[in-house]
Amino acid sequence: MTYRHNTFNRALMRRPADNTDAGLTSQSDVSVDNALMKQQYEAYTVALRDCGLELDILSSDDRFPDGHYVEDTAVLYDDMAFICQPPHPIRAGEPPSIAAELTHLRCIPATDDATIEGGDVLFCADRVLIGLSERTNLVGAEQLRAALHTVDSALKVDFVSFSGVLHLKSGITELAPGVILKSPDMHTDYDFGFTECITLPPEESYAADVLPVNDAVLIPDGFPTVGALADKHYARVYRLNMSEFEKMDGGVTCLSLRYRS
Ligand code: CIR
Repeated sequence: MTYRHNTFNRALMRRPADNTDAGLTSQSDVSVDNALMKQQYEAYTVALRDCGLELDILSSDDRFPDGHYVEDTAVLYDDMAFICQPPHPIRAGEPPSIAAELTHLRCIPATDDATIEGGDVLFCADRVLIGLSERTNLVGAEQLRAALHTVDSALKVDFVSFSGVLHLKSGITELAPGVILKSPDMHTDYDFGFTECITLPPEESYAADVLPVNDAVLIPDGFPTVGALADKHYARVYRLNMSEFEKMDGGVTCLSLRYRS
């Protein structure tokens, strides 16, 4: 079974620039192999196309060393595109450049006092979770909730305060209906009683970020627990080498903005 919110036919993406290691990272002394990152990026595009998605891939732009993490720039829901506002100046130019590609949707921009990134937004089960983090403040979360409610006033939207990981989706994603994967590094009081919530072993923390697409799932390669769980739920599992993105705190969800057209 796939949820409607994991059903897509199109995605917007941006190719990595040549200066990706000028982007933000929580890790020290990282050195990104840009050639390898571009290979890994191509493999990701092959997987998404194989899942049935048509891809609109923007050219790389050296003004945006984190620009390929397009998921953080907008939250798409039916005909609505909420345009996010990353707090770090180095990422501030990304959302307007993505909004320019989304003019076929009803764009609602975050206001200046809001900070919000799409990595903090998870559609799962019967609800949308918005993480309150160093990237997303309460103003941003409230504005996104209001924007979502312009599409569906009955949509259940919960705020999730957490710490220990960058984005909400660095800490939890929904592998399959009724199954959430959780990084042991993420700390929250939110009650996940509505679903099965599997806390991963510490060495697989990075793999809490998985991407179900239509009837398949994309996961980072090299994480046996997550691989076995993915195999249990899906006939098609794309294991992607994400080593260069991981150095910059990027996971499989963050490289594309998926939607139905
Ligand atoms: C950043 O720290 O903003 C980027 N280097 C990584 C963003 C990853 N985005 C995501 O997981 N949604």
